[in-house]
Amino acid sequence: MIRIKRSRVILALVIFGVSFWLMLYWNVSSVYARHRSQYFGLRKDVIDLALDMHTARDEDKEEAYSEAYLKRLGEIVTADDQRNYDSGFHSHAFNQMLSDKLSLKRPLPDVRLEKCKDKTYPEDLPTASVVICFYNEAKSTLLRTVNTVIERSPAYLIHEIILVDDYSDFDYLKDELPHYIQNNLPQVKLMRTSKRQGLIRARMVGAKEASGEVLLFLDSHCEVNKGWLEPLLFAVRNDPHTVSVPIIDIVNADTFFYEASGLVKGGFNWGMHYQWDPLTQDETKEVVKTVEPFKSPTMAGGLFAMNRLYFQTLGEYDSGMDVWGGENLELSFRIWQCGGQLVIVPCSRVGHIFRKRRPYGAPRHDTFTRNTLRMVHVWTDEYKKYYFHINPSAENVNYGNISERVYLREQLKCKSFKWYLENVYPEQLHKLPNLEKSKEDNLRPENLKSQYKTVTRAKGLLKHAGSGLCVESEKTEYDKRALLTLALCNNAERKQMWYETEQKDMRLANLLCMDRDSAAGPYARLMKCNGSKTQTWVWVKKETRSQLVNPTTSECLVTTGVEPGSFLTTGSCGDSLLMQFSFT
Ligand SMILES: [Mn+2]
Repeated sequence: MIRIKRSRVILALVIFGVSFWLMLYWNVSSVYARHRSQYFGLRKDVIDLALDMHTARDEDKEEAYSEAYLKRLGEIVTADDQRNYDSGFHSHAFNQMLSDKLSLKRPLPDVRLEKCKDKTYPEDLPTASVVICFYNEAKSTLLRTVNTVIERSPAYLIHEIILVDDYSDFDYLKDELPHYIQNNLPQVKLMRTSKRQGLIRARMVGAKEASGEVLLFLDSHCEVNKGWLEPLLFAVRNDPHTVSVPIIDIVNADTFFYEASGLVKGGFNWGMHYQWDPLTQDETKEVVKTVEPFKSPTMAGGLFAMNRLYFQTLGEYDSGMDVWGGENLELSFRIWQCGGQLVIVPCSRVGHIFRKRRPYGAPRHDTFTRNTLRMVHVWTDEYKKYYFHINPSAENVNYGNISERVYLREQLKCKSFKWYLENVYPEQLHKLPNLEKSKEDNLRPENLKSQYKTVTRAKGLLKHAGSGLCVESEKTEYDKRALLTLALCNNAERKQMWYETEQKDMRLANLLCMDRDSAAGPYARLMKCNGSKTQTWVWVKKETRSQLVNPTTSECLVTTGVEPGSFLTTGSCGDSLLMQFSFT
C-alpha cells in the first residue's frame, strides 16, 4: 500500500512538474513570438531561439558582430524592454537600447578591399584634430565614436579630439559626460555652445579651437574601422587642396549590424538633394586593382578630412546657413570650382548609423530649402533655373543676405558651374530637367511605371482611426524604399493619396506600392509595384473594426505610435486601436 501511494505521489509530482514547465515555456515563447511578429515581422522557430540563448556572449569574439548575436542582444522580452526600445527610438531614431548594451569598442568586420590590408603609409603624416559636433546624442553612440577613434588610430596622429556640444538639453551630457571625459579621455576637449548654433556653425566653433594640421569631421554616431585614418591623411598630405572622404559603411539603425557599402561616388539631383552614384564597371575594376582614391563630384557631408588652413582660406562654411542641409553640396561645389578636389578613399572605412529621420526639429523649419537657396544663388549660375523648375515654390522663400559669399567667390577666383558640370560631373549634364515639361514629368523616372495594367478601385487618404493621422511617405511619393509614417492629413498632398487597385495593392500617388517584406527590414515601405505577396492588401471589416490585412501572413497593418512620425509595420491582428484604419 505504502509503495503504491508513494509512486502515485511521484507520478503526480512528475505530471505537475512537466505541465508547469510546459506552461511556462509556452507563455514565454508566445510573448516572444508575439513581439517578433509584431515588431519585426519575423516568424522564427521559437525552439531555435531558445537554444541560441545558451551560447556565450563574448564581445571579444568575431561573433560579436554577427547578426545572430545582435539579434539575441537586442531581444525585447518584457514590457519594460519594449518601453525602453520605443523611448530610445523616439529620442534618437535608432535602437538606443541595443547600443547601450554593446561594447564601446566592439570588434567590426574588416571589410576593406584585399589590397588595402597590406598597404603601408609614410610616418610623417599630418596630425589630425578630430571634430565631432553633437546635439542630444545618445551617450553610448557618442562614446563609441570617440573610443573607436582612440582605439583604431595611431596615437601620434591624433592631435586632439574636439567635442562640440551644441547646447544639448539631455542631463547626462551636461553632468556625466564632462566627468567621464576628465577621468578617462585626456585627449578629448569638450566645448559647449552658449546657445543652439546648428551643426554648421557648431563645426566652425570646433574648427576655430583646433590646432592640428588636418581637420577631420565626424558625425557623433560613427564607428571608425581598422586602418581608417592613415589613408585619409595621406591623401591630404600629398596635396593640401585635396579633401578626402572615407567610404561610409552602414550601421543598421535597428539591429546595429555593420554592413560594407559598395563603391559609390557622391552626386546630386536637380532638386539639389545629395545622391549616391554607383561607379561604372570600369571604374570599379580600376579601384579594386589600385585601391587609389577616386574623384567624387560631391560628398555626403558628415565625414571628411581637410587641411585646416585650406578650410579657412576656402571660407569655412556659410555662417548664414541654419542647422542642417545644403552645406555639403555648397562645400563640394566650392572645393571643385575654387581649385581643389574631392576624393573618396577606398581603404578608409567608417561605419555610420543612418537614422530613419532626424530626431530633432529645427528652430526655424525647413532649413534645407533656405540653405539650398543660398548655395544655388552663390554657386550655380544660370543652372539655377533647373532647380527652380523642380522647386517652383522655393522662389518665394527668404534666404537672407548672400553678399559675403558672392564676394568670397570673386576673391577666390572660382570657376563657373558650367565648368564644374562639364569637368567634374558630366553625367549630370545629360539629366538636365526639360523646361518644356512639367515638374512631375521631369521627376517621374521611367522605372516607376508599373509593369502591368491596373484598375483603380478607390482613391483617398489612408487614415489611422485612433489618431486621425494619415499614412504618407516619409520622403516623396517618388522615393523607392521610403518608409511610411503618420502625418497630419492633407488631401492636397500627393504623398498621402492612395490608390486601391483591383490587383489588391495600395499605390501611393498611383506610382509605388505599399510593401511589407520582412526580409527588407522591420517596417512597411514603398517599393516598385510587382504584384508580389508582400504588396497584397485586403480590407477586413467586422463590427467596428476596419483593418488592412496582408492575406499571405494574415497580419494587420499597425502603427508603432500615435504621434506624427510614427512608422507603419504589420503584426498579429487583434483589437488594438493601432490597427484600425479607414480609407476616405
Ligand atoms: Mn549622421
